[in-house]
Amino acid sequence: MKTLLLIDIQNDFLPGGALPVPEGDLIVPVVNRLMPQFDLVVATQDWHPPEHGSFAANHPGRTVYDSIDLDGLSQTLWPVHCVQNTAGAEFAPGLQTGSIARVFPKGMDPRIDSYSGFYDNGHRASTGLADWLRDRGATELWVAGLATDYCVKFTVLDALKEGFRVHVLTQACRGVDLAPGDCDRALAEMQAAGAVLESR
Ligand code: VGL
Ligand code: ZN
Repeated sequence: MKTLLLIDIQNDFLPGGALPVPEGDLIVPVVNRLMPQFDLVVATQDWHPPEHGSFAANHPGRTVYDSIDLDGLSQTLWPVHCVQNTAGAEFAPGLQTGSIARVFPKGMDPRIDSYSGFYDNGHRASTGLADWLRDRGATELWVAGLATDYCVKFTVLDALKEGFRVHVLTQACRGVDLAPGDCDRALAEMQAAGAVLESR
């Protein structure tokens, strides 16, 4: 069961979006080309309520990219992005969504962020993705999406902890690189944890 896991390929993460990932749009044709090679395709969708605690706008006196304590966890503050039922939260235009078997939304709890598609950042609540994949016989995952240094990275690390074999499709991922080198470091971290980097 070859399974493709698509992470947060949403308007707000494309150039021109609220939290733009440089070249984020370039992964869409790559992902579309890859999809037919898989038996199962599943996607995550960043899906925040307007009052989400990761939004700088909800913390008067704070600014974007500040780091705060949010309910006991260190939290980077982001521009308002991927608000539920807004255009910014929709999948990227041109992404072939017809073969996506299920979408797992994440980031709904305003008190905690959720970079990983499996658990929130405190590993307090599960999205159900791991059990859903296991129920379908998935053991080996290929991961693509946005952003390499946040949601892709934490999804991959959780997938490995859950016992999946994980491949990262590096041509089909892009990152924020808030600090130069973040993406390269994220890829190295995923590889060190056991993921296989696929650059084809
Ligand atoms: C993401 C920051 C905040 C991501 C989501 O999809 O990588 N990054 N929310
Ligand atoms: Zn988010």
